[in-house]
Amino acid sequence: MNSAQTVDNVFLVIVAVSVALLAAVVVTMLFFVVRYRRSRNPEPENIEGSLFLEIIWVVIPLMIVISIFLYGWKGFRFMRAVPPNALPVKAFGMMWSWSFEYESGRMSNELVVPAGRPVKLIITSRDVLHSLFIPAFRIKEDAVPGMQTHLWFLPDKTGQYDLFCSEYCGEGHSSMITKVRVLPAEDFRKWYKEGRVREAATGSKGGAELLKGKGCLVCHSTDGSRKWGPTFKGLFESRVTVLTAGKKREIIADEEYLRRSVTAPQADIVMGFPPVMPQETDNVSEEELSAIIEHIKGLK
Ligand SMILES: [Cu+2]
Repeated sequence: MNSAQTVDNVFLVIVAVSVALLAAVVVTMLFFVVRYRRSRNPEPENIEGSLFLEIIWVVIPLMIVISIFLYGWKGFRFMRAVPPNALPVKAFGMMWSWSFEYESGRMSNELVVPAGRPVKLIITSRDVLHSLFIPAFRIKEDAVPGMQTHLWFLPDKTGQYDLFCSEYCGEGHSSMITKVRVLPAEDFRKWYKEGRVREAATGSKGGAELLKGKGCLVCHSTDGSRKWGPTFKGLFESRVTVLTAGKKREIIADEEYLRRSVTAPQADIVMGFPPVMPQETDNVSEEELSAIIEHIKGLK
């Protein structure tokens, strides 16, 4: 049993009940139209109430909706009860990407999971409300800043599935699409152990990995093309026109400016770009920031 079957069963039962009711109403209606047509019954007749019928049409629908509720409740309980052997993965939503962190230290922008083992996602947001949605597994949960939410699922077949943000979170909302990659258990074990990006990512060679892993490249390019934010190519020591407290000024993009753009992004807003850069002090450690800046310096 997995979440997709649970949800689909409840859904099918509700659809079946709805279709049966619709058919019953339409058939009865057509029957009455013919049976009590004007040519056959020119004189309308006053019909007294019937207690028996009234009880029937209260009790039967009541039983139907209560059983739908109980069935749904059972599915809900199933989906909230995380199996104890579930693999814990931390999921972070941010404008505008996802990042996943494993207990091995591995970080990824795709959700990589082993086939056959339940996965527990511990979800939060680094900035605004997002919602983590994996249609193939019929699971969805809000990512709320300052709060942890969770869900679990059982990826029983290997393959690739879509993962979306399903809560409008700004201009780049549609960029928050990534993949769930379900690997055979053996391949996953290898993936899980290798490339401890977090520890390896200090020093300038980790900068490129970090830009990707931290989601920077969703909004910034490294090849000069324009995205939601300014490109990193040729940024270091270039002249930048910014708005500082609403006043226009020109500055040189030195190391201090690059640092400030991450720790206090609203201090100087680059002209022509929306002020949507989130403050990343919780997301990026001091060493990681230094590695990122070293890397940006090299992007001529
Ligand atoms: Cu979002």
